[in-house]
Amino acid sequence: MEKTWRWFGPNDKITLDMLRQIGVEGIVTALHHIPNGEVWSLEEVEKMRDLIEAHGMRWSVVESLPVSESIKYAGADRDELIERYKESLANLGKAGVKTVCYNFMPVLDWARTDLDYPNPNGTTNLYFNLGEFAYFDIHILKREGAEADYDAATLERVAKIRETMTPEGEKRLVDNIIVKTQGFVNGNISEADLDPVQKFRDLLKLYDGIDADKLRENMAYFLNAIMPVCREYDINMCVHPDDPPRPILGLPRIVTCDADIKAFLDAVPDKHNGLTFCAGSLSAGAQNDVVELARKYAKRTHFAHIRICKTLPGGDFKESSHLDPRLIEVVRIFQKENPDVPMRVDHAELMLDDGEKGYNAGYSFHGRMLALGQIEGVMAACK
Ligand code: DNO
Repeated sequence: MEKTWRWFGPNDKITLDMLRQIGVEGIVTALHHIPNGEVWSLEEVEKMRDLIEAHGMRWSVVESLPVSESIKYAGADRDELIERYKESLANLGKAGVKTVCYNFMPVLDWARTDLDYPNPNGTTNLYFNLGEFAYFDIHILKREGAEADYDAATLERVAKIRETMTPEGEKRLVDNIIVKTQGFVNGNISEADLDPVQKFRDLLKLYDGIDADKLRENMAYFLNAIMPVCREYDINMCVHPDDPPRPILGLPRIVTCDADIKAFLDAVPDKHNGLTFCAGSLSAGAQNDVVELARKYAKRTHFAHIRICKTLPGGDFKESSHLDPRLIEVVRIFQKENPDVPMRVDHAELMLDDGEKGYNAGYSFHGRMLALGQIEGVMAACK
C-alpha cells in the first residue's frame, strides 16, 4: 500500500518537511480554504499539487471534496451544485489528482463524545459513549421523539448522567460532538458559530421526510451524474463509511455494513464508484466483521483508512491499537489484493507533547507517526 498522511494544508502545524522525514510518500488533503459548494479552480488545484511535489511527495488523495447537504437531501439547487462538483472533479483530473474521498452522511460527519479519553499508560484516545451521546440528543438538542431511539439500558445511563451533569459538562459534549470534530473537516459547524446547537437543529430539519431509501436514491442520482466526468478523467470516487455505522439523531445512514456497501456499488456499477475502506468506522459497528469485509471489498477499494475500534458493552466504542490482530489481517489482505492502494493511519493516540500542540482531534503527530511506523512494519512483513 502507498503510505499517505492526511495533511490540512499550509496552516497545518505538521509541515510537509516533517512528513517527508518520516517516510510519507503521498499526501491526502483538500482545498480547505474554499467553502463547500464552490468550484475548485484548476489554478488552485495546481498550486496545491505543485506545493506537495516541491516537497518530494505527490497529492495522492483528495479528502474530501465535500458533497453539499442540498445534494444529499435533494434541495432545489442540487443540480447546480452537482455541476460545480463536476467542474471541480474535471480540474482535479486535469491536474492528475485522481482519487477522491467523500461521504454521504447527513448533517454530521464522524461523531465522538470524548476526544481525550485516558489510557492507563498516560496517552489518550477518542471515545464514543452512547449514554453521553443520547444525553446530548435528548437533553441538549431536545430532539422531538429522541427517547424512542434508545433502549431502556441507555435511557437509564442518561438518567444517571443527568444527576451529575453541569453546564461545563454540557458545553464539552456540544464541543466534542458537533464542533471540534467538524470544522476542520469542512463540516457544517465550526468554532466560529455562536449558537452551534440551534444551527444544528436547523440543519436536522432539512432532512424531515428523508429516510434511508430516499437518501440512497439521492446518492445514486449524484453518482450517476458525476460518472461521465470520472470516466473521462479516470477519477476514482470512494465513499467513506458512516462513523459510527448506524443511524444517529434521527438521521438515516446508508454506508454502515456489508449490505449497504453492496447496495451502493450495485446501484452505480462502474469501477470509478468505489469505497474508502475505513477499517475504523466499519469496526465500530458490532454487526461488522471487518476482516471479512476487507476480503470482500479490497478490490473495490480506492483508499484505505488503517485504524480499528473495539466495541464495548452498552454501545460504546474506543479506538484500538494499530497492532490489533484484526488490523494486521486487514493489511495482509490489502497487500495481496490491492497492493498499490493509498492508505493512511487515522485517529491515533495523543502522546508525548501532542496534547499541547492543538492538533485537530484524532490527528496527532507522535501518535500517528508511531502508528505509521507500526503499519509500515506490518506491511513489510506481509509482502
Ligand atoms: C474523520 C474522517 C472523516 C472523513 C470524511 C470523508 O476523521 O475520517 O471526516 O474525512 O467523512 O468525507
